[in-house]
Amino acid sequence: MALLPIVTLPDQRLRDPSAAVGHVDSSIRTLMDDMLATMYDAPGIGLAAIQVGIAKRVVVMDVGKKRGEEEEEVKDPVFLVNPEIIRASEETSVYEEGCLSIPDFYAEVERPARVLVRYLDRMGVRRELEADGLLATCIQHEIDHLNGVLFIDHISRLKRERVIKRFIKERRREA
Ligand code: GNR
Ligand code: NI
Repeated sequence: MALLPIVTLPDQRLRDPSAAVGHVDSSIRTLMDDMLATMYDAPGIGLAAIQVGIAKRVVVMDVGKKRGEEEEEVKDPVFLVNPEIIRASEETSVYEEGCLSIPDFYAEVERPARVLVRYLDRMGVRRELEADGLLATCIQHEIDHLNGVLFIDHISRLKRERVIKRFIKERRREA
């Protein structure tokens, strides 16, 4: 399994909409395995393919709430291809979000508290997943990435522009 470089702000590829996957084949599975390794290494709880520069509707997640006998964390990866929200609750919840593409910035975002998601799994089987809590927030954050949307698009324009400026300056300093 390979670790892939993570695309960060202000890279405009993060604004590209990702294309639907036609068929879940071994190249998609290899991409998902590499994404999962990259996500665990970061570490993060979710990763969309565009965050490693690949504009396909592929997401991996592990919100890590599954626990084994001795309460140790057990890996519980979720692989989503072409995920779609087919139902969202009226009720909302607020989580402090972060993003591997916007390192060291966190902000509260309000989203539907529960969602029903339709997707293809790692073997291309069509499934539905009912999510609440952090998993529901994470799925919505990842589907946003597939549409070129970032969590900072859900905060005030002043805060968003301030963060983007910070990353532009940093990039300039590195150059
Ligand atoms: O690691 C991550 N943590 C997180 C916390 C709250 C809400 C969403 C997330 S997703 C983020 C990883 C990431 O950038 N996924 O796109
Ligand atoms: Ni993100």
